[in-house]
Amino acid sequence: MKEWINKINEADSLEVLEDIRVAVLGKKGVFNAEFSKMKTVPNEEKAQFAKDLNIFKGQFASTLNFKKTELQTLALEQKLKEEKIDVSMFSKKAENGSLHPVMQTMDRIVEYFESMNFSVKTGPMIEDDFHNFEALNLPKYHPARDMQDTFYFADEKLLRTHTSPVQIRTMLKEKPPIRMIAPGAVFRRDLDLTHTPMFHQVEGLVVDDKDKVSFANLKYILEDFLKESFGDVDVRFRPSFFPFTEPSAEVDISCIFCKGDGCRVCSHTGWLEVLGCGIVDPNVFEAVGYKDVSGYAFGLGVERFAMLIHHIGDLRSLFEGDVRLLEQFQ
Ligand code: 2NM
Repeated sequence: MKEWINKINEADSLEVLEDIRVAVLGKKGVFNAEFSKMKTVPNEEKAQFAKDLNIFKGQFASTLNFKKTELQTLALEQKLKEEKIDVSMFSKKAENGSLHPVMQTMDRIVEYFESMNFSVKTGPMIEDDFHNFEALNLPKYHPARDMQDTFYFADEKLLRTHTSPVQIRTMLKEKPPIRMIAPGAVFRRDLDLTHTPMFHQVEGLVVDDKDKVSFANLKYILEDFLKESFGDVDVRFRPSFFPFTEPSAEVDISCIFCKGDGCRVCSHTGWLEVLGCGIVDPNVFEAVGYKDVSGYAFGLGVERFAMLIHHIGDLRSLFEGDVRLLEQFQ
């Protein structure tokens, strides 16, 4: 038994240490093997036998933990030494910078819609209730207005939760016809593998005289856009709901990783959801004072596009500010 304590002290890596731990404390390890000898030990010696075993277990565990901390510290020091940067050193050669993959993706999306005669509009990130919610047919009691989902300031202003307030501001300022996209950062109280509190959207809006704008027009432009972005994919429209459009649809493309056969990325459905869209609800036009018009609108998340195009598994890696990520997108 003593030899195992020695082995710990001689271990030179965390991997070796883990092998020792499993060999001793694992299900088929030394400790369980020793303990099972208990039944052959004479009754009067059982108590001492068990006591010795437990003392060994305690010594083993504390030696192991001590060594583990030591090896972890060593590994960290080694990593810091390897990644150390001498800021006083003369630079060998100017490195080329590059755009962040999210911005590269956003530029590509914007370029497509510019080529289709959409104009590009921007607006404030700090918004008010009217432009972010009320005018978009999101009434006072709507769950999307909840403090849980929206960043509010003390004075009732808020961080926009989508870029749609830019559409509202454009319609309030300009007369139809409208043919616009609104690219930009948006904010929601959300953080996990696939959500970050800040992300980017591109939303689009087309408004013209009543009956000049149809769902067929919307379908055409989005199918063309998705084939341009992802190559030769199948596109399907699924009925859905948004407060600001009726009817509404979510748009899927056939999975670009498994070609529709089913894989982990598409949760074995063969489809990837990439867009939301619909025919603008009359209540939205009423809020901006538009009469006798019809329109379509759509919206997408730029990070999701970037992840699909570049096969990025964890959304958070896009926001860690590590130059080694950027170097892969020169
Ligand atoms: C989406 C989905 C469907 C949308 C609607 C409007 C506006 F301002 F015209 F009402 N802008 N964007 C819209 C519609 C956005 O994003 C998933």
